[in-house]
Amino acid sequence: MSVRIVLSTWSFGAIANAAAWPILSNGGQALDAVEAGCRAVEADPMVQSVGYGGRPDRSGQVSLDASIMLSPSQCGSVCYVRRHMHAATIARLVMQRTQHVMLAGEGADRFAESQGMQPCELLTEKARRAWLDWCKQQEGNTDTTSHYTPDANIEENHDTVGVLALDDHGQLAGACSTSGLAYKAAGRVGDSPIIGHGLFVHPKYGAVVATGSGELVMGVCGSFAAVELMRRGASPLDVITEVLSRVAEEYELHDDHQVGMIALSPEGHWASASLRSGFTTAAHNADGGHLVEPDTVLL
Ligand code: SD4
Repeated sequence: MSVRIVLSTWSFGAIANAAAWPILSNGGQALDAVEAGCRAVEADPMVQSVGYGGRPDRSGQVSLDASIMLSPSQCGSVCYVRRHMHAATIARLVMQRTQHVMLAGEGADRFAESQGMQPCELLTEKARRAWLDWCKQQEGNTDTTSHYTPDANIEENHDTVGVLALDDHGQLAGACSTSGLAYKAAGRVGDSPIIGHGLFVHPKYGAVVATGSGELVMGVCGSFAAVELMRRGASPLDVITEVLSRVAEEYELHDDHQVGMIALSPEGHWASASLRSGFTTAAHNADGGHLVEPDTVLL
């Protein structure tokens, strides 16, 4: 029996799944499905935290991070992309056409151009106006580390699109893409493009993606730690609950901190969990698509 399934973070994950599911349901590859899922969200200007229309850093520049993964030896990522909306596709090209795992900044944009990708302006008028409003609110604020802190419970304020898929051939794949924290310090890179932090996939043991406050995920190597626990036999729910518990143990959490995680096993068993309420997973399998609340909310 087919266990094909695609799981994407947040309710805008339904946009990703609508692009990914037709690939899976036609017997296509999980890798193509996760890339297509990211591309759909990256191109949607209504999603203000991914790709085109993403919120800029404090200097008014949009920069994108993404990664894609099949296995420890087949992964690629980009960070600080500033001229191309399809960061997950660039990550895939890094994986498939270079000897490297990660390209950053200008080098990543130039590589995308060398592969025939079309550059574009990532900052929309809507995002520019919101940034100008934020700058006005910041007048007189001398804290140069301050940034926009999204309310963890307001879905529109989030975040990374993370897509995990299992195809008819039993292959797992994962990808994630984000414009990162809105009004972040210029140069800031989060968890999403760092293999083992925002995303980790092992074909034998499982796939895990994280979304939310990247800095909290990075200190515990969140996605790698979760897949490592799956390697030792723990269930998808147990591994992400354990990682979120480590986050809660290691960090002084603020009200605006949120982390959501999804884990998918090679058999098609999956779970989602988050630090706080408000996280949603968009799931699509042979029974159709639906939005699913986390199995566990830690706090
Ligand atoms: C990051 N996890 O860069 C990503 C997405 C995000 O607020 O913007 N979180 O940390």
